[in-house]
Amino acid sequence: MIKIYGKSGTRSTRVLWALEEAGADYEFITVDLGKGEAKQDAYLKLNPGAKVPSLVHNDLVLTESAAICTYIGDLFPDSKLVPAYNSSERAIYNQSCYFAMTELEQALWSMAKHRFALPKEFRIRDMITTATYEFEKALDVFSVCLGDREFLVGDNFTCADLITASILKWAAQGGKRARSLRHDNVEQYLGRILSREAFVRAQAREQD
Ligand SMILES: N[C@@H](CCC(=O)N[C@@H](CS)C(=O)NCC(=O)O)C(=O)O
Repeated sequence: MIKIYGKSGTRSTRVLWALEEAGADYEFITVDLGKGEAKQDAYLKLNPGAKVPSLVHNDLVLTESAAICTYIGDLFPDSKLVPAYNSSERAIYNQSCYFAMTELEQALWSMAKHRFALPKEFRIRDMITTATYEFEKALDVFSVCLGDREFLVGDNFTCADLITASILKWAAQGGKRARSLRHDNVEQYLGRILSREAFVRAQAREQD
């Protein structure tokens, strides 16, 4: 049985979303970040960074949400959540995931870090302006690459879509500082991807 350690409304939601898309059987174990559960010794053995999500499957322990989603896609090939090895679609899939994690999410995360997540002595207010500029530039690039396509890779919904949509949702709807996604095609893409039933199921499951 696949075990996922996570917390509602965090990056573990994207992992549950992938599992729901794949129709997988899994156990969800809540790690209460607020109560410091991620910093307890037993959990640190799974995730030395004291973060969620973590996956445990047989002997494998895996961290990093994009790596976990890709693993799930590979485990359930019929889901087509991840394109086949050695295909050009797989290369584009990797490109899309790396772009989402390093260009979009990292800039968004920098804003959050310098607003509240870092210890006070490491927060630099000007970094919020810099990260906002970086995020907006990345959004502009994303809009051009997306064009009028339905999905990021070929004709199928993949984990690249659910990872990217989780990040865009955070930008557009997260916290007090919701922001415009600057481009109609990006706004429409997000609405389309978030309307999938598997996403609704994932959000319900993490409340259990
Ligand atoms: N790059 C990691 C980031 C994981 C991460 O930052 N998780 C947050 C929740 S969304 C967390 O556990 N934060 C707890 C903390 O930083 O103390 C991933 O994508 O899995």
